[in-house]
Amino acid sequence: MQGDERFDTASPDEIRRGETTDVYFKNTHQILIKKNVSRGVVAEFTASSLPSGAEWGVFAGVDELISLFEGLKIDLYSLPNGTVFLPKDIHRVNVPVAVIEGDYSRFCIYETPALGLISHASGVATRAARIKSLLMDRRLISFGARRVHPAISPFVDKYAYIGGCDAVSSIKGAELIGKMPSGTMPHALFLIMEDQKKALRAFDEVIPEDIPRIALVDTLADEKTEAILAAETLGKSLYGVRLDTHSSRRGRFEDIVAEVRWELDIRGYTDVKIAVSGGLNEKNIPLLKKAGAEIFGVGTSISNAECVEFAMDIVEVEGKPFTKRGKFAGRKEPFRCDTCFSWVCIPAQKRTIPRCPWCHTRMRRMLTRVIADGKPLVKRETPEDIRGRVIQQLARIEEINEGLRSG
Ligand code: PCP
Repeated sequence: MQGDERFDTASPDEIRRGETTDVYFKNTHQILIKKNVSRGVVAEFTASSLPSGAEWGVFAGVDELISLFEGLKIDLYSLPNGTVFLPKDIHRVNVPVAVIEGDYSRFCIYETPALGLISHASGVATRAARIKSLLMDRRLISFGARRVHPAISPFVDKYAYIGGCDAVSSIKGAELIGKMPSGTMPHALFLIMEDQKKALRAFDEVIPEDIPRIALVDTLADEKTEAILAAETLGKSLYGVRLDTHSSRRGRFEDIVAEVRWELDIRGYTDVKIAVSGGLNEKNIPLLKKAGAEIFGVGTSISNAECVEFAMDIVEVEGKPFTKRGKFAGRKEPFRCDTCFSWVCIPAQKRTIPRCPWCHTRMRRMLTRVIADGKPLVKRETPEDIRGRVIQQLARIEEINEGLRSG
C-alpha cells in the first residue's frame, strides 16, 4: 500500500486513481473495456432522504467533486456549494444536486469517492446549519477535530464552518478556511499549573492580546466559585468564562449557567460572556441559550453528523430515458423558488421556466455546468463566501418559518 501507511489513509493520487472505489465498479469497468462497450450516459446524484429530523439539507463538497473529476472527458453540473435543498420536489421527484454526462466507462470507478465526498461534506454542513439556525445571534465554534481521523479533520472543520460555525478550533482547519483558530485553555493547564490564579495569570501574560481571555471554570471547584475567581483574577481583561462541566456533575446544565450568570452580574461582571461546551446538540442548546450562554463549542454533534445518503444513478443512455426502479428516468432541470424554497424538477428538454405554485414567482434554474470536457469552468469560492450563502438562506428560512408561525 502506497498511501500514508502511518495513518491508514488514501493519498490524493490513490483517490484520483480510483483506488478507494468499490471493487464492483472496477469489475464493471473491466467488462466494458474487454467487451468494448461504450455508452454515453447522464447520471444524477440525488438523496432519497435527509439525516433524521432534517427538513432541509445543505449541499456541499463541490470543490472536492471538481478535484476528483477534473481532467476526465466528462461534463459535470452542480448546485452551488452551500445550497439549501430538499431531496424531493413538490411532485416527490428526486432533486438532482449534481449531474455527470459522458462515456460511462470514463467515470464509473469514481462513483464511490464522489458519493463519499458530497455525502460527508453535506452531512457535516447540514448539521452545522441546523445548529447555527438556533444560534443566528450567538457564536458557534466547531470543536470536532478530536472526534475524527486527523487526516480529514481539516475537511470536517471546513464544512462545519461552511454550514454556519463562526470559527473552528483546529489549526489546520482554520488555515483551510483562512481564519484564526478559536480556543482558549484545556483543563490540563490548571492541573499542570496546580493553581487556578497562577494558570490564568500565565495565560494572560503569555498569550497574544488579540486572543479573548475565556477562562475555563469547572476543573477543580464549583463553576460559580471558579467564575468569580477568574473575574477577580483577570478583572477587565476577562472576556468570558467557559463551562465544560463533566457529565457526572451536570444535572440541569442550563441551571448552572443561569446561576453563574446571576453571580457574575450581581458582582458587576455583566460584560463577562458565558461559553459552554461538552455534549452540546440541537436539544440542549436552546435551553443553554435561554439560560444566558453566548458562545457554544460543539464537537461530536457536528463532526460526527449523519451523512446525507446520496446515490448516483444513470437516468439516460445514449440520449434515451432509462433508469432503475425507484428512480426517475430522463435528465431533469431542478428549479427553486427563492421566496418559499420549494423545488420543481422539469424534464431537461422542456425549455420552460416554471412558476412557483404558491408564490407564483418565476423559479430559479439551480444547476450550473462546472466541468466541460474535463476542464473546470468555475473558480473555487472562498469558504467565507460559501458560508455567507448558507447564512443568507438560514435567515430566509427563519423568515419563512416566522411567517408560518404568525399565520
Ligand atoms: C473537550 C472540549 C469539549 C469536548 C471535548 C468536545 O472537553 O472541551 O468539551 O465537544 P463534544 O462533547 O461536543 O464532542 P474535554 O476533553 O473534557 O476538555 P479539555 O478542554 O480539557 O480538552
